[in-house]
Amino acid sequence: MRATLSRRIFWPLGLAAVPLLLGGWIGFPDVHPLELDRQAPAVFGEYFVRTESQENLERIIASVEGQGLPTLLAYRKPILVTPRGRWYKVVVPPNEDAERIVQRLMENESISAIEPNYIYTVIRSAFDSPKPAPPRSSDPDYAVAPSLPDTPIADPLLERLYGLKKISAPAAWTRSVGSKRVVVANIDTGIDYNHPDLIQNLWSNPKEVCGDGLDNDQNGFIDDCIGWDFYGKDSRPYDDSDHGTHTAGTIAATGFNGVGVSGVAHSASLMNLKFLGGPAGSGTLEGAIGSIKYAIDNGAQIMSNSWGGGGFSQALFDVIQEAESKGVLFIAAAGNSATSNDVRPTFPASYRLGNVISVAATDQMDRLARFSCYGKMTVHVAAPGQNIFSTIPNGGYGSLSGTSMAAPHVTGVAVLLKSSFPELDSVVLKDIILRSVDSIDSLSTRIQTGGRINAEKALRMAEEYQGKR
Ligand SMILES: [Ca+2]
Ligand SMILES: [Ca+2]
Ligand SMILES: [Ca+2]
Repeated sequence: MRATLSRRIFWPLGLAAVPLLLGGWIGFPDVHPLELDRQAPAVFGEYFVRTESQENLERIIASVEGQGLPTLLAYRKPILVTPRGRWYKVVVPPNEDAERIVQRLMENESISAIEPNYIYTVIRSAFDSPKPAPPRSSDPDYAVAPSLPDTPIADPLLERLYGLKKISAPAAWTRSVGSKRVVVANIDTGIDYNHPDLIQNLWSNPKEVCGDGLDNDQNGFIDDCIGWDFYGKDSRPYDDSDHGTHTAGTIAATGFNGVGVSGVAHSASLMNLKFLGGPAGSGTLEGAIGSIKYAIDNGAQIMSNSWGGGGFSQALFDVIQEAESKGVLFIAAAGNSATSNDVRPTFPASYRLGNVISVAATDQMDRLARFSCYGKMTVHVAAPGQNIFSTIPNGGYGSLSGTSMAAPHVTGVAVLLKSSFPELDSVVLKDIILRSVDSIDSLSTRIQTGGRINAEKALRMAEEYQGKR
């Protein structure tokens, strides 16, 4: 898929290059589900349609053929089933007039929404050059986790993580250090699953037998022992850049194991879902929906999303709304184009749903980072995102900047809250995280809460909420 995808990416008017150079992307205003956003990058010839039933889909395909247009390749298994209809993928055959066929589909009354297979990318700061890991012939085997030390040993590189101090994480650790019971999906470029500072905190699928070639738990994925690679379509979601390993380490690198750093949470179960890959760290709407749906169906309580792009996607909205209905929190980076999301929304951060937290980035001085998107109406909180030190592949450590690095700090705080108060659902978690911020003057006009998150205050507030002082 890697080679085919890069060949088939459609860059209308060359617009896609501009946001990539800026290290962010351009958001677009909400559009009616039957108006296609033709500006956003998408996979050429691939579309998703929402309709009520498979019978409808068959009729739609037949009607296109009946008008003398070529046969559409349609996938009969819906990629998503929602209360408002089923999403199906249709593909226009190569060398055919996609525009003409899409016009016909848009005129079809049994289609309630249609959109292209948008392209999303990691939210990388323009000031960091990508550092792709050296090419490998294949992703490595899973290593066996070594046993943890009997007594806690300080993490030697902890002092380099100013972000933890900023958000009062060390003070919060007297109340909560996280827990393996909290399952958090890291939806990104994958994770170095053999990293000595992450291996203890990886989620493993309790119902799957590894390496037997069977789908033991019948969830549709063979040998999905630690998550899934929706980019490479296999069971080894290894990080082919540095982005996903870095976000995972900020959420929950193992704390007090005598190795490297610590995440905001010392302990969690990181579900490794990869849909972004290659030199640009890009992936499709199909992969994003697959990842989010996998997370919901397989027990994630929190999702961390340091990626964006595309236009307004009704299908992406629908699957995040499904997460909301299941009480799953969806934390998203606000974007790195230094623009207002109130004016130009950034997706998925700008979806107005009760479980979405949109996160801006601050620097060592608590100023809004120069690349960070903002929005008094649409960006909820800020968190450290400039020069963040964390885990990178091949067992290493390094610094990156971006709202991509800010969002995982919020995810880590959500893990701390959820491990102490498992009954709190996404709406209450969001409310507590938003109300417990430290007010910062310079953020008051730029961010909805006017503040940067504070882990200790969030835990105190949750205790008060539960009457457990
Ligand atoms: Ca399985
Ligand atoms: Ca298996
Ligand atoms: Ca450590």
